[in-house]
Amino acid sequence: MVENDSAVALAPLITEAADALRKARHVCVLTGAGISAESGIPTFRDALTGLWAKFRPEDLATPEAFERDPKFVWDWYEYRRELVRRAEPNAGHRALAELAGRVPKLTLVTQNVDGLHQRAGSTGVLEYHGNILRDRCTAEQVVADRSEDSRHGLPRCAACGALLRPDVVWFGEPIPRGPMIAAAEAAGTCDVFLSIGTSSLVYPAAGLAEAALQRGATVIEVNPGRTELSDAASLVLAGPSGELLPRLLRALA
Ligand code: BV8
Repeated sequence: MVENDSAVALAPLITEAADALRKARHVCVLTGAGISAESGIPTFRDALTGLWAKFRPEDLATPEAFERDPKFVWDWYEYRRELVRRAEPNAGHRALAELAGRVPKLTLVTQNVDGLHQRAGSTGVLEYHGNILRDRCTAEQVVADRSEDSRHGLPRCAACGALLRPDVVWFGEPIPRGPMIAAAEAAGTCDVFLSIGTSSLVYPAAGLAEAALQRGATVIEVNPGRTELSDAASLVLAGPSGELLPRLLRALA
């Protein structure tokens, strides 16, 4: 909950952000793990509990880690999949879905692999880092179904029997071409760029706000904590997105 004094301090900033949105022809939004925190999905750095506590995400979410011990990596993804399946979109996700109907054009780019934006009603979501609920065949590199007999607990491709992996982008792997080009295009042509719930540490996603700044767009950060982007942002709305995005929408009305 945003403390009262900061809630008061936030009011003029919310008005300023709403003014910028009201004038915008094209709004580009980048979201990170923070927008799903209020849905009970731990942020990326917090997703390392229990068995995986002593690992850095950069060590687990890599082709090398999967090569080394696919069962260990799959167990981590199955644990996270369970969290995603049990989660519901929150007021922050819903506010963004509604915002798309309030501005001439909105491009939503997400680093999240949880699919909650789509479940909240957002369309044309650019899944910059893939989706955790899809399987990809390690041989054909296409989204695939699971074969009945997943020997040794490892899922196999129904078409060719090869090992399946989660359809996400691992560290050291390129961003899927379509979302990468569309996101760069949007960041490079938007009037307002909203950076929501991201630490702005992981590239090339973190470079999108920089591209928008270079283009002279108004960059608005929504995050309860300071990030790599906070100093450069035009406006910082310091608080949880599940509270501040509905407030922003109300201020837009
Ligand atoms: C690549 C999918 C090359 C998997 C993920 C330039 C400089 C430095 C390093 C690099 C560089 N360029 C590339 C690199 C290397 C690397 C990188 O960036 N490393 C980092 C760690 C320094 N990047 C890569 O490897 C990328 N690939 O470069 O390939 C290439 C090119 C061509 C050909 C071959 C190779 C790929 C990166 C993608 C990796 N995959 N996810 C999975 O999910 O399992 S990244 C993953 O981590 C997430 O998707 C997300 O992107 C990132 C986590 O960041 P956030 O989402 O921001 O979450 P975080 O926990 O950090 O922060 C949460 C924030 O929320 C906090 O600020 C908190 O305050 C806030 N918050 C909390 N509660 C709330 C809230 N906000 C609002 N409301 C709340 N209630």
